[in-house]
Amino acid sequence: MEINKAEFVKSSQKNSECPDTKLPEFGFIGRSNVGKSSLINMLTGRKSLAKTSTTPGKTRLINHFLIEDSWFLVDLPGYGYAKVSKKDREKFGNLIEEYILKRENLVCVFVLIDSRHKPQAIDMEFITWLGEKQVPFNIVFTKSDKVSTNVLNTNLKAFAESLSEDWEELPTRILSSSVTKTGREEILDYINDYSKTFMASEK
Ligand SMILES: Nc1nc2c(ncn2[C@@H]2O[C@H](COP(=O)(O)OP(=O)(O)OP(=O)(O)O)[C@@H](O)[C@H]2O)c(=O)[nH]1
Ligand SMILES: [Mg+2]
Repeated sequence: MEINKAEFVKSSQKNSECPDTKLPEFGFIGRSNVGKSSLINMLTGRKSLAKTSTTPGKTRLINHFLIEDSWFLVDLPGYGYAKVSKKDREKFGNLIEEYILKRENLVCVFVLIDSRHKPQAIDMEFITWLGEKQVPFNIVFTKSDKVSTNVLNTNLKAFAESLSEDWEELPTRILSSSVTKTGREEILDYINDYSKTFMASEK
């Protein structure tokens, strides 16, 4: 899918400052440095639409990007990075929770997981929380270009096993890389399908 138009709309400090819109939107969430902002750039084909950094804790606000004048991609701060101060961690945690629970046009969230690591407690806890709150989500494994197929398969398998402790039917999982553009079409297809369903239900 080609994206012809992608524009930065606004950075918001909290939910009440987010754009007033009925258009469907999709949030990108995950640990600091997992690659949320890079994924938004990869999906839109714009190198620096969302600001990225090698240092965790780069994205500190809720950032709205309007795509094709018809849906939003939302870049969020990361959760749980040890080097971010405790106060900031709490602030980001509250910001993300409030956004997810209260944003009415949020269709679903993409939870990003670093494919280089074994399942991490903080990610599993966050996914369990989404389940408890009945928030629709997909899982995206990032940075797949950085690991060997062997390690990748081992980590994906361990993650699926960990998920199956809580989930009878496993959530959708997509492999991605912002470097090789792996997963781009799959993620955009999901967004397209979800957008159509959302627009139909709003009529
Ligand atoms: N090799 C590789 N590097 C990536 C990929 N995605 C992100 N990175 C790198 O990982 C670092 C963090 O990327 P960001 O997109 O800023 O991560 P983020 O999740 O937005 O981080 P915060 O805003 O701090 O929460 C940057 O140095 C990126 O270049 C990927 O798919 N492959
Ligand atoms: Mg970021």
